[in-house]
Amino acid sequence: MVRRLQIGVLGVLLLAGWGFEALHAEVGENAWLHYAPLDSAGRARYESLPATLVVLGDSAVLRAAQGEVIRGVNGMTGKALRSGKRVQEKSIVLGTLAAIRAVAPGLTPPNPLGADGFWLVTAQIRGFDCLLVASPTDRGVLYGVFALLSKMARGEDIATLNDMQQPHGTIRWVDQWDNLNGTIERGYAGPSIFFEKGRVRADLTRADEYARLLASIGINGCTINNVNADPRIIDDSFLPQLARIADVFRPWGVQLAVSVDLGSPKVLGKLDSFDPLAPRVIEWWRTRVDKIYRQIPDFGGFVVKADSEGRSGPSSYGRTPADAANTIARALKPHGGVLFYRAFVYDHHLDWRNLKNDRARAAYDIFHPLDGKFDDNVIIQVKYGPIDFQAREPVSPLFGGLARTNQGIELQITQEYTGQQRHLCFLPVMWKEILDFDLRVNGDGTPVKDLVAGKVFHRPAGAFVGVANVGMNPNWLTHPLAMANLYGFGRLAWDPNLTAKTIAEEWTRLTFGSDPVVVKTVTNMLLASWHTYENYTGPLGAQTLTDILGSHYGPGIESSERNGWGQWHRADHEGIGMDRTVATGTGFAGQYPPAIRDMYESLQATPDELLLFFHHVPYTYRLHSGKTVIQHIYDSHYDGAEQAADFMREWKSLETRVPDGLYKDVLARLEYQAGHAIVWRDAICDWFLQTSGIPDAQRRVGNHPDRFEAEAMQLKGYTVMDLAPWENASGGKGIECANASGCTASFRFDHAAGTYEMDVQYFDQNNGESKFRILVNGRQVDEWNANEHLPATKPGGDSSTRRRIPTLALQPGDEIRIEGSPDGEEHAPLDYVELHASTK
Ligand code: GCV
Repeated sequence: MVRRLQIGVLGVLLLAGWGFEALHAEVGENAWLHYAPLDSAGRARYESLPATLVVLGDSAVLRAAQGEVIRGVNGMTGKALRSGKRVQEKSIVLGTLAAIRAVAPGLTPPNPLGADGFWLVTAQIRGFDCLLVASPTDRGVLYGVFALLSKMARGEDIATLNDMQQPHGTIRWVDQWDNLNGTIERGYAGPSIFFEKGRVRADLTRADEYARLLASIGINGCTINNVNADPRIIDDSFLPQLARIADVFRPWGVQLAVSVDLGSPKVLGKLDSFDPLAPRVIEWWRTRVDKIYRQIPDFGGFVVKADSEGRSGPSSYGRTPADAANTIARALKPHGGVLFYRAFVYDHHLDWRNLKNDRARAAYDIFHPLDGKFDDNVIIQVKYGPIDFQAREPVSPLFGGLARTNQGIELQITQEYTGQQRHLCFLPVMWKEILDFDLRVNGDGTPVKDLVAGKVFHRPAGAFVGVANVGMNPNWLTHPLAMANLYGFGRLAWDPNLTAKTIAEEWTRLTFGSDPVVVKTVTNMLLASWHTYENYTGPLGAQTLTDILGSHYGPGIESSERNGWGQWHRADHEGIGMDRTVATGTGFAGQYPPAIRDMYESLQATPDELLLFFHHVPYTYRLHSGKTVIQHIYDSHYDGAEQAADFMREWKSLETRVPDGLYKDVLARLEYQAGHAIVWRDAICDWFLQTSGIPDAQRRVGNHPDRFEAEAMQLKGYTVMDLAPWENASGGKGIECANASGCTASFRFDHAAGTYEMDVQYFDQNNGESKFRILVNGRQVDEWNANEHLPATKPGGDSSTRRRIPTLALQPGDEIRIEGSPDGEEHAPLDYVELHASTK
């Protein structure tokens, strides 16, 4: 049945010029769906593609699929496809299996296909060579279309096709943490694409484009509002507004869902209770859900965050999460809706003095005893690790503790703890480790990817959920390279057996075209970036040592200690790490199935990268690598900062190979990251040097011969300030200018004559736009405004920023002067200047 399509080759000369066009692709709204003109070889490859497109059937989804084929083929090859309803010549044919069977009775896929699965096949219909995109459902046809266009955009041969794909899990959703006022919790890409000033936006163009992007990677649902839910989201007045969003999602096969507050019956319904077992509350949910489905018949369901971080929950009435989940799930059930109940339930008022207390235990302690008590349309949504989206955590033991309950994994695409889209951090590398991790629930062979897809315990449902938090920024996530995370989430939700390398290459080709140098360079940068980020922000599973009480961005090593939030690393003069063993610690290790428990219980068997998550050890403890813990902390942070600087060098090699605007945009971000990696490196190394008292064997830590501290310069108007925490400024001090007319800080250069690279480390707050000028012997060599929007209103680890002057000829005795002009609450604050022999 499978036939080879006659795809001929056009002369290369005829097509010269297409390669140049491809170079001008940009990221922007179309993300990985540019359909940029193919180069000459690419065009030639698809020269004999049928000129007619036949769609068997009619629905909003099939029309979207049809439009996409026309747009894609036209964009890539320049061909305008003819549309037809019957196969009367060589054609591209889209249709459900049933529709295709009606025109070609013998044509059936080699294996049975489930909903959302598709079959791309070259075959004859009525004697004509055709390229078929077939599926049991219209949505599957749409997915098949995107897969076909992706193959073309990546230059794959489609002359002979017999490709069947079936998604690994049935529910593949993204969550948005958008607030009704248009802000986004942990969103780093501008305001909400859905809400504005308490209402759904009048213009939903971006929501439509987003749904198209989601469909292209197989995402079939989107929860549009913050899990810290505003009850008004399901108010009568809101339902028609939600229906408008559902309308723009529908053609792309994306189901609308919302997060709801468990207190809604009281707040919204004006009942005297929200006790999930009270008959009037049960009835309230039933009526509310019926109303929603009257307006949105294909509504997906709800997400619930309860008894967590101050949210109301069933514990107020002595009820369990199962009581609460089932009440709402039963209201959804007749309509086919699902209820996601988040396992992110913990007490944030834990007593840190009690060494047995452990936030990591909470999800398993609460949900495992309830296994089997949840209705079949409830899914327990479990964050990948037991804490909270850290750059390194073990997988949550709860994945192995729910045998009779549906479960789903929650991954975080928005980079809350991984650089907030200011740092490059390609997360599929980490997600792969999590998804492939074998929890050995019944002996070997129970990787997380199979548990959460419901395959191990034969559950009716399973789910992959990614917290995306895209915003109005044209690049959706702001950093152009961060889009690889959204793409990668969808690809892994569809097929978790893909490698991170395959995903990185696919995304790079789709986004930047197929120049092998670009593909190789960007892929390598992506693949290295998570380890790099982990290296400079937190060691050996001790979690990201960030400002946990505030921005979750810059370093804040002690902020996690001595408070009830429970993200302790327990570092003191002697050692570091949380003892989570059963034998002597919190007992968390005992929540894993026996083989995994035994591994983590043993100091020797625990892998280095998670050592400090499970054990408290002295700084002199030797790792499997042979290094002591303290030397590893120093080395990994220096390596990480060096690797971040390498990204800049690698990207620079692409200057003539990627569009100019995009090149400069990414370069500026990588430059910033390289500077901020040094802020991280120094904060962590200095803090551990002071705390442990053990010097760096390589004598780098606390030793900066090329550095000129601002507080040691000659100051006019500037005054010295102490920073808190001290480690977030070099030497613990900086300078600030309270004179509205400006201040100066100067010093005499006393190193050898030569050409230098000069780094000025200053603090860029978001409550002012100070100006800086640099003068050498009275001649201006640089000036800039401190106008970044970093999450900081004061000098510190979040605001510390580097300005680099790449080449500066200097003689001993030269006067280097910095003039700072304050603005608003930002007092032109400075930390230091560093001068290195220029590498240019
Ligand atoms: C939406 C972390 C984040 C919160 C988030 C919470 C959650 O604590 O910092 O912003 O709240 O996780 O996942 O519910």
